[in-house]
Amino acid sequence: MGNNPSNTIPERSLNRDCITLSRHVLQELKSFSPDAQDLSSLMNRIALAGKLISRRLSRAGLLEGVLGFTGEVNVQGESVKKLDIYANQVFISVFEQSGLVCRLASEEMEKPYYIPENCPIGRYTLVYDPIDGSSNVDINLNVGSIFAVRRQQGDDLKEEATDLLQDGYQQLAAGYILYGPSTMLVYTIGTGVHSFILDPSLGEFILAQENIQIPEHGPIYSVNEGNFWQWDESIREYVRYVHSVDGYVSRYSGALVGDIHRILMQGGVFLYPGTQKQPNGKLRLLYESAPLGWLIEQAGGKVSNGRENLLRVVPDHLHARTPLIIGSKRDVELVESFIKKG
Ligand code: AHM
Ligand code: MG
Repeated sequence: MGNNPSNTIPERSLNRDCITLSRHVLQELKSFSPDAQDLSSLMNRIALAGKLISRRLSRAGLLEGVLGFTGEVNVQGESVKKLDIYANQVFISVFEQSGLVCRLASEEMEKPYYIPENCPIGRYTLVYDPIDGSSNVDINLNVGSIFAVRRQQGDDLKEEATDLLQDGYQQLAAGYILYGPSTMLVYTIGTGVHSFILDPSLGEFILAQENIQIPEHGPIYSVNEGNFWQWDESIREYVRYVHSVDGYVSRYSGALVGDIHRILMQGGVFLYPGTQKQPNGKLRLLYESAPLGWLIEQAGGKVSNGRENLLRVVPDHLHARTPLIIGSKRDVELVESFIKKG
C-alpha cells in the first residue's frame, strides 16, 4: 500500500474533491467538443448563481431589506418577495457577457429576458424558477432553485417565444439547487442524475453521488391535503387508500425542491393535482414540472399529469400550469390507476 499512493485515503478524498461540477459534465459527455464545453460552462454559471443565492439566504435574517414582500404582484398573481427578485436578477447577472445564453425565461418575468450582447452567438435559453417555495424563506426553512437549459431555436427573438413551447425532451440540462442544511445541486444532462454539495471552504460544488436511482416504490406521499375537498374524487379515493393501508408516510414541506429531493432519495410520490379553483393545479410546466420530471425519469422514476407522460406535453404559453404526479414508478402508476378508474 505504501508503494501505491493512489490507494491511500488522502489521495482518494483529494481526487473526489477535484470532481467539480464543470469537470463532471465533461466527464459525462466524454468529450471536449464545443457543445460539451458550452454545457460545462453553463453548469458552472448556474452553480455560481446557486452560490450567490445560498450566501444571501444564509445571512438573510441579519441583513436589512432582504426578507419580506416587495408589495408587487407577479404575472402569476402572487405577491413577490424581495428574495424572488434578488434571485431572479442573480441568474441574469451571471449570464451577462457569457456568450452562452441569449434568453432567460422565469417565473418572475412575464416575458423572456434577452441579453443583447449574447444574442448573436448565445445558443441557449435558460428557463428557471429562481426561488421556489419562497413562502418558506421568512421562516428559515428549505427552498430551492429549479432550472433547465434548452437550445435557442433559430433567430426567434419575439416576445412570445413560441419556439420555447416544446415538450420536456427538448431539455439539454435540468436540475435543482436545494438550499437546506447544506446547499446541494442535482442535475441531469441525459446521462443519469448526479448530486453535488457546496463546500463553503472551497466555494465549489463537489461530487456527492453519481447515477442516483429512485426506489421503484417508496413509503412517502407528498400532497397538500388542505385541498382535499377541492380535488377530483379520484384523487380523494387515492388519498383514502393510502390512509387505509399500512406502510405510507405523509411528508409535505410547501417547497417542491425539498419534497422532490426526499422522494428521489427515499421513494414515493409527490402530487399537485388540479383543484376546483385551479383545474391545472399550481405548478408551471416549463420551469418547474418539466425540469424535475426529466430529472426523475433519468433516475428511473416517472412523471405524469394523470393522463399521460408529462414530458410529452407541450405548453400553450410560457407560464402554463399542469397537474403534477411525480416520483417512484409504481407509486405514480398507482395514482394514475385511480384517475383512470375515476
Ligand atoms: P411558488 O413557485 O410560488 O413558490 O409556488 C410553488 C410552491 C411549491 O414549491 C410547493 O410545492 C407548492 O407551491 C406549495 O403550494 P401550496 O401552498 O398550495 O401547497
Ligand atoms: Mg415556483
